[in-house]
Amino acid sequence: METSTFVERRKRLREMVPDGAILILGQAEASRNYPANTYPFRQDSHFSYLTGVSAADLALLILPDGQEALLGPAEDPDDLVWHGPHPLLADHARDAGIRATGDVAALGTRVAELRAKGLKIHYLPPYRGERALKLAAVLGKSADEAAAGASRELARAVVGMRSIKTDREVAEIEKALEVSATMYETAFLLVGEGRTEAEVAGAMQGVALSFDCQQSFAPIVSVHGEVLHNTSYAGTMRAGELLLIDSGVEAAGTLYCSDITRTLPVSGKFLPEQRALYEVVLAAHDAAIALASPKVSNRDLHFAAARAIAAGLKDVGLMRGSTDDAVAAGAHALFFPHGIGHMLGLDVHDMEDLGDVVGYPEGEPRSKQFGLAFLRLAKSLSPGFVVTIEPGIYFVPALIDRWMNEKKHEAFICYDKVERFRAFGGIRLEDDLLVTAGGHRVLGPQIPITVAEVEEAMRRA
Ligand SMILES: [Mn+2]
Repeated sequence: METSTFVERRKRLREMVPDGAILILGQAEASRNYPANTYPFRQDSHFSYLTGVSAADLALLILPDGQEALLGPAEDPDDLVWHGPHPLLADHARDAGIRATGDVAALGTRVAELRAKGLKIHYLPPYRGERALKLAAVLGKSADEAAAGASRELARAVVGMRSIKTDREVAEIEKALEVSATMYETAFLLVGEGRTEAEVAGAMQGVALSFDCQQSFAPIVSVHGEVLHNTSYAGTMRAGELLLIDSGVEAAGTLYCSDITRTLPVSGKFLPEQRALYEVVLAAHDAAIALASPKVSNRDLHFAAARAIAAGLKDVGLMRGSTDDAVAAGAHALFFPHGIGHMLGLDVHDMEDLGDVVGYPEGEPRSKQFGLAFLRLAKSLSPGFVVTIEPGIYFVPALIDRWMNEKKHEAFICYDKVERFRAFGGIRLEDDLLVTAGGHRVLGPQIPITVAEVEEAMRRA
């Protein structure tokens, strides 16, 4: 992205948080099993948003008078041996449009000087041990005190800015989606009886890497789609099973994410009951998308999907009674226990490190009802929001048993029939959506999603 983009973003942030200094920590390397063996480096999203710089151990200071400084570690002459020619701190500062640089080792001293002048230090809550310890050291507080002192004002300002995506940001998300489309094309052709989940996960990761993209989270590639955050790839696919694939990548260089889910019949053809429930999930997906436009609450999109699921499950004979009453009571959550989706941007769950200030209006806390409690975004939609739409139907044996024993929502759930679906697994369908002034646009290339499209995409020549 252009240097001017980052200059402009920092200027706006300073205007929104005019009192005090703003400190944004870049990411440090994180060790796996000994200090020098690290996880792949991933810049902090806020730092990337404000500087575009991808290097470890940096810090950004923005002062109320407009002064800015990029602080980094002193160059070790041996770095050239291990890392070859690479951009120096001054190069990063120039690319980010920041005039001053300094030694990050002196960050604590600089912060102390600013506080001595009576300036408040605004910083965001830490989400990694390394960041918590760094903040504690810089502020001269305990890690708990440092975390508790994070600035809500700064978090609100960052959320205000990052929630609205520019055309340039949307273009980056769509670059990630182009890669996702190729990954799913590969998966559609590979999935089949006797193949392993690991083969599919590996082939998809290979496609991502071939575009120089990292995945935006550990993908789910599982015949146990009912396990919502399943990251085991140990299974071998058998005919008659469904394979759920939830994956995404980060656009090379800019880190903007994609997040897509498809559910495939291992044999290439849906069985009649699979097809019936797949159509219900697709109807829920379409109903939520159809409703997406400015000023509509994302909670209403969630309820539109929930109603479509309850109505569809009545047709299949798994639910009964009034659809509206069933959804109001939360009975559908036996099958659809999570929210309709979340914001998407530089994080796959965009800005989730900042908490519910991202997804909930001030003074409007999350519902405590099972299912609705997991809705990550309940705000009214605005043009420029990018959100995921990801309804699903799952049969979670342990949850079925618990509810059945409690006779929970018996008026709405046909437990005798649900019993027969215990081994069904799960179906989820997810697309990424831009809210526009006139409504919405589904982002990226079209990835097969209807029954006919999926079966066609899986057909071997
Ligand atoms: Mn998602």
